[in-house]
Amino acid sequence: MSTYVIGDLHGCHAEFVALLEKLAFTPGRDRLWLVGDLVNRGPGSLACLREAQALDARCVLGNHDFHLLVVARGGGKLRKNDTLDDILAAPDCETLLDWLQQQPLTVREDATLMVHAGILPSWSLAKAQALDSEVQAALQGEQAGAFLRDLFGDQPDRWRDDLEGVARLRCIVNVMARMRFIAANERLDFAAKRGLDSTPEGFAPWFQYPRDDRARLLFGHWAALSGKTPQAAIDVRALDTGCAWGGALTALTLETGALTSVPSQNAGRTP
Ligand SMILES: [Mn+2]
Repeated sequence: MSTYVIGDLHGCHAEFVALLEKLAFTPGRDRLWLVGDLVNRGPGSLACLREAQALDARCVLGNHDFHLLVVARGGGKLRKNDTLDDILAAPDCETLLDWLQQQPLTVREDATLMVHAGILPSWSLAKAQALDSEVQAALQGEQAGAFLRDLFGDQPDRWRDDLEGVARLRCIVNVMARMRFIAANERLDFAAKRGLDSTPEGFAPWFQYPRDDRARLLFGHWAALSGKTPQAAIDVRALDTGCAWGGALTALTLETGALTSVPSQNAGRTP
């Protein structure tokens, strides 16, 4: 049995299939974890969703997965570069969205936590899981539509334990599904999306701040890192190697630490 943790699919279904084949992934024997952003940008978002559900993958939600739910169920609008039409027009659209909406923001096993963007240095793994449960309750509750309508926004940009309501849930999602750079006081930056050469003044990548536990964090989201985490202060693995942008799709074998990649078949797309 092996556990394969695969980076952001972003609709790269052909590469997903090729990578599973290269790994000799066997359903029922091996386990499949997906680090979020299954959809959007690439040409095969619908096929990726169907495949992930069929293979019973353990997934965490990324910002693009949330965007799909916001468009389909929260009154949100498609954006220019979105490639979500095939999902929205599919006969099994509602089934797939129901499945997606039941996915968590974190998957934990012992000291290992998978999350799309990251967690704050001050959050224990137990706290991250508890906050994740709050978001899951909102996503699966009767007011899920209202929650999705209000979900996206850059404020509040700093976590406080006394945040309430939508502001609280939005801040949790902003950390776990959108974060890249934070300040020493854990304030989030939302403007910079490129690599470390775009680090805003007074900020640093979230993984360059120490933690007081020995957690191992697995994340995706940040294609510009190309799988690297320079000057990391914690045990961390970046798994988004930019398949949708002409890079590669990468799997980490959890038990051995081995990395396996297949090249993108979609050269030339820009983030
Ligand atoms: Mn992302």
